[in-house]
Amino acid sequence: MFSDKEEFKRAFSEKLEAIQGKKMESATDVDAYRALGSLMREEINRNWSQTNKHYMDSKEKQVYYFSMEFLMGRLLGNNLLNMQLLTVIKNGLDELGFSLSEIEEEESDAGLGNGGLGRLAACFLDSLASLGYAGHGYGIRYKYGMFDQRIIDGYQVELPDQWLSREFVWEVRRPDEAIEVRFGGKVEMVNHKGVPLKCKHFDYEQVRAIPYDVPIVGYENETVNTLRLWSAESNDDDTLKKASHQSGSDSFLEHKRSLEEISEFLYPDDSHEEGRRLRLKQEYFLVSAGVQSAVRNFERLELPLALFPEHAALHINDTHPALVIPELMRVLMDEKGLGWEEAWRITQSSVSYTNHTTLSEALETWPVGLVRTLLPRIFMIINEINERFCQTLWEKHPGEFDRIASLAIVADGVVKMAHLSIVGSHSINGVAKLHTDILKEREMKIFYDTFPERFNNKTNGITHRRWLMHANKPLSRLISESIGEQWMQKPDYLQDLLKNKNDKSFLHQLGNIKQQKKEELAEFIRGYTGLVVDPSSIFDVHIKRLHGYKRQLLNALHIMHLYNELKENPNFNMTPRTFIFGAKAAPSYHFAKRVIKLIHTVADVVNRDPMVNDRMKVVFLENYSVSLAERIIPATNVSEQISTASKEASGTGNMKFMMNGAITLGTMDGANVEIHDLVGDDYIYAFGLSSDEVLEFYRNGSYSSRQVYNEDDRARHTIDQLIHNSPFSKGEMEFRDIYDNLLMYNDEYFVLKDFASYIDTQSQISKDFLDAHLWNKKSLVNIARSGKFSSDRTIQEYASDIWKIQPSGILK
Ligand code: 26V
Repeated sequence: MFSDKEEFKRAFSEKLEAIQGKKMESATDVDAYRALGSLMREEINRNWSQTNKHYMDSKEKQVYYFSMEFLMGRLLGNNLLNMQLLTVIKNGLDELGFSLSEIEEEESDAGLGNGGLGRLAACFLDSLASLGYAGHGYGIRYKYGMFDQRIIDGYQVELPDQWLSREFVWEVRRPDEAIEVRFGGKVEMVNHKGVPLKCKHFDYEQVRAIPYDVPIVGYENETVNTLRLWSAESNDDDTLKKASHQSGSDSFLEHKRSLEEISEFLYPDDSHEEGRRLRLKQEYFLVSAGVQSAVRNFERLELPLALFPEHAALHINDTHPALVIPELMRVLMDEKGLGWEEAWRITQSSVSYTNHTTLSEALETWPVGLVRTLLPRIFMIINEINERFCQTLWEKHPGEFDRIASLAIVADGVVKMAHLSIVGSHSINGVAKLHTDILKEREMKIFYDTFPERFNNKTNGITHRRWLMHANKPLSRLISESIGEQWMQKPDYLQDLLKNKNDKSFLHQLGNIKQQKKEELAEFIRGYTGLVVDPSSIFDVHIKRLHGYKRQLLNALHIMHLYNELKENPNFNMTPRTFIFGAKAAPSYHFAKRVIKLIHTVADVVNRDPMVNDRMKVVFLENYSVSLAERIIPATNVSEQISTASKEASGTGNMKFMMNGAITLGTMDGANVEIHDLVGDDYIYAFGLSSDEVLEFYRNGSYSSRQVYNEDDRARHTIDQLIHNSPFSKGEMEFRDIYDNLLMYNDEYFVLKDFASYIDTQSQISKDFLDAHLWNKKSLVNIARSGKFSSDRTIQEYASDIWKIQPSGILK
């Protein structure tokens, strides 16, 4: 396709006319986006149908990655990159008077996820296709994705994310592949022809799951996998029949709406499980549609069901799709007529589970009553799984009531989704070494002692194609000029960059690229916020969800402290800094929203004060998203990864920054530990309590934030400014809750405890940054050692250890 740009230009202008009815001269960027999307789809479709045919013919094992979230971002630029069309199309468009980057801006940023877990799923899809593995995503086509964040007077306001109001050119609606999903109703066991017992489900409510397929294009190969997003629709005949039995003229529409709301919006709270009925409906909707569709695909191979685990792997991204386990049991027994033992063997050997958090408040449990009424048959199966599991425990550990009670799936009036996931799967993995160790030794110790062979680690990764090759083209070019292009296929080759460790000219060029990216970001910030920032200052960046444990508060308090220093000593020699934040708070997370307000208050004071604002600025970029991250990360000097040790399962932003030559300022938490192991002490700024120290404090209860407050003058002075008359409090009580959180409620996340060590490390950074040669060297070592964090490595580990699959034959 398009071997040269003239051919592309011809095809493009024909397409413009055919689908938009426009001549080149009058075409807008939106027209161009549609025409280009349509041209690319034609090309993609050829490989897509070939890939599907190949998967059918070869009967090879298919991985289905079940996830409630896929944080895809924009696809145009990445698809062009993977299809090797970037140069031809960019040049062709230039000649036609269009700018590719402006056309890219016409695409909605598909934000069907909250944060790390959803973005990981998106990176995994890219790696699966790029390595030629048969792996697909199953998710929900939310009508509204992650909310649109606006900041008004420093407060977060949430607006619906109307991402589908612009055409999403990549999806294909597939009504021919629809699946019926059932909720509610009654279940009876009937005697079927004497024996065995058969299950009859009646009076249920039926929702139609319509797939919208998105092609996932592999890098420089011919693989096109599928992200299948399910949308809920009512079957109007069915709904009409139901409605006619009910009174009230609105009942048809009401009923229709109640079914379609299932895929309406993404739940934006990733910190507290609220036990919402609609959320459980969403989870079962995804699971039931996905499992039925995976079984249907398998049946097309015309093989005995016993072979299902050799041809399908069902992976659950956290416990949100854990109902895959009882749903597969239901399909195998009630629809395919298998007995319990065989169905259980098949289920356990096909399902695997990733845990993404140890925060107890985020662990999913569902009230028994809710599960029983909404999913009566599934509830029966969960109970049976639980009873059989407890029975085997009893045989192994007779009399150990406590052990059995703490392992049970159904207990204390709730269904424990993590327990169900562990019992019903053959593999459980954590997402970084430290996280997996904490699961094994603490949070899930009792399960680990029971099933040690099921537990394993898979340190997260990120796709270097989006996060380096797409987001940072000048850096990619420089790398290739120095070490060739092999690193693009095998990112471990980035290590070869180490030969430049003492090469002045190379380090200088590296510094120039960072500078160029900072200037671009400064320009963007001016347009986005009106603020002028100094591109030669340290760009110190903290972008991620707003959470107590991620400690944006620690960062804000440090900025207040620096401000105080400058005010008290105007000659204080400070390396200029620009502090950049981006963060969304869950709409119901009061504390997190207060921290957003605090950051804005601090920004206001600092940015308006001419005594300091030549040396520091504070920027909050609203509506943080994948596309914003792509602009910010290449321009970063200091990557803030400052979670309370033990709390951040892995982090993936940390890896993106490292790969773009930012230096991590971090606690020994999650994958920061592995970054530290790779680069060594001199190339990371590590500070604060270790996870063992934190966990020990939690265990023995000996931490007193009041004591730190009394003993540490810098901390006391800064904290007091939250409530006492100060430029930040203005005598108002706005930050009383934050103050109380730190002092009255004993500072759950050890902000005060780590304050001194954070300040001192920051001040070391200020000194080191002045030595450009030294700084660029640190930057180089980070890039060179970042190959391990390509999600290609992660996916290869999942493929060989968990899914037992090999790259398919269609790899070119
Ligand atoms: C949790 C919940 C619980 C309440 C219902 C809605 C909801 C939605 C999402 C979540 C996910 C929280 C878990 C999560 O995102 N973990 C992050 O996973 C990343 C990828 O493994 C990892 O890098 C981060 O450290 C971890 O916080």
